[in-house]
Amino acid sequence: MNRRRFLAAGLASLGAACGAPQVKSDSVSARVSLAEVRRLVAERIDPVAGRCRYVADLGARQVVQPILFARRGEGFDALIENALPQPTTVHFHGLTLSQAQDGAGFDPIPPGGRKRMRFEVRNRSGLYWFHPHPHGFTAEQVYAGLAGLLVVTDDEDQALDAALALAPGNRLALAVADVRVENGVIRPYAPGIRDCMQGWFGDKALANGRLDANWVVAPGWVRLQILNACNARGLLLGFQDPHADNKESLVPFHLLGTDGGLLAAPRALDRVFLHGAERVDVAIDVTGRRELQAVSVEFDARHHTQGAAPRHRHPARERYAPLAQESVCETPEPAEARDRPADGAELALFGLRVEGASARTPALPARLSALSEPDPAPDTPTRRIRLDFDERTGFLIDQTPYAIDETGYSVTRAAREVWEIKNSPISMPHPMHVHGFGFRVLRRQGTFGAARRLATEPGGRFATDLGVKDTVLAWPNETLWLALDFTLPREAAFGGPQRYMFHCHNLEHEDGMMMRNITVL
Ligand SMILES: [Cu+2]
Repeated sequence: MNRRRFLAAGLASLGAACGAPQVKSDSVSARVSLAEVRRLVAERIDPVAGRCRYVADLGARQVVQPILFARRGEGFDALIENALPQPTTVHFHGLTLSQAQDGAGFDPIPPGGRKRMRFEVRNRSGLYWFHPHPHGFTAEQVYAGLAGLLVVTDDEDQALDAALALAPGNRLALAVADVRVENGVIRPYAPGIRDCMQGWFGDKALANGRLDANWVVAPGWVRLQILNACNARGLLLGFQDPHADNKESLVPFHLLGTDGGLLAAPRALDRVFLHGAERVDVAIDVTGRRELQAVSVEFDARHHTQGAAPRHRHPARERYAPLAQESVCETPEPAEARDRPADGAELALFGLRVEGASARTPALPARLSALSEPDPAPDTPTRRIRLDFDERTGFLIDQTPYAIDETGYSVTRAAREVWEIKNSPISMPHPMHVHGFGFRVLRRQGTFGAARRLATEPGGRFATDLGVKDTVLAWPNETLWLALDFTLPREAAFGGPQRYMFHCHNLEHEDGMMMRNITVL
């Protein structure tokens, strides 16, 4: 098969994630080439439930909740339209973009406003995603359904599909998010005091916008690129076979890649932990099985906050006078909240039904990419960053609440730095995200409790620390060392100081000021 035909076949299978909606009219998704999008509209479809959606306008047709795909090197040039009653932005999470295109919270698009976005995809193949980032409204808008996938392909990615001999439909890109469901209807975002402190947790999982989602796959290898799009919930992802003698036992799979693309070599696992905004790329051989259920296996979520949560408003919302009335974080916990599955409770995510004749399953390639182990020079300067808890304001970075106009961390263009990130012992897991720059995890220390089981890799690292990362999980008491390279493309768009964000991707923590700027000089 020539490359063009092969690409078409491979990407067509991503579209298998786009069936008819099972529960909600806002859950349609179909694959769309990034370069074809002329307008991307963020709109609220239901003022009572607050559900929102993205609509991609391709000129000839419109696609609701699109799954975007691009080959490395392709571009995006579209109008972003804000049809929401709140400010919004579109942030392409994981991509290296200039400040003007990053969709960070500095320049929100006002309600009814529009903004032209133009950029080129420079990053490796992998699963990226796009979501709103208006400070103080991010959690609400992402929960409401504004999260979309971007699949980037390149030669390595396509070579892998060929080696796995993937059947059409056996490659899926999936966004998993938890929602609160009452009588079959998704409840609107209305966080109380405790939700703003710990995060807004749902009791059911959506996969690509669908409850109880199921996909039909053929025997052989299945390749799944999975995003944790939950506001605050960590997922200990595993696969169970409901027809196996032991329905609880986990089916082995292989980790192929993480946030920024393929690992050097696959890792054999039976579970993998991904927190908010982290992605995994896995291969699972479904030959001889009729069905698989993806679950989040029960784990100890280690929420240790000091005493009662303080009453606090979302400070960032106060900037928008007309919306300041819609204050959140002030209601006490309703009684029924105690029955909700807490972070760490087992949760069904989505199912795979295996249909069709078995074919030979090829061996997994021993090498997936040319990525080498990170090896920063011994004299690389170290920047020390602390994740703290403050009784008046909640979780903070270096005891400093976010200020939208701050310089934050000043770094020199093209500098290399080691970041030492220490989470306090009395804390929560914080998935920390750096905009604009993929980084490498060097090692982690201080991991204890059940999380130690995840530290299977050299340097005390987790399997999800391997590869190129843009979001890394810090459990309570852990110290992480990351290698960052602040090189930016030599293009006019990146001229002058560039401001990016560094924040916790627990979206309630992010809106609650656990964020800092990074200014590249
Ligand atoms: Cu956090």
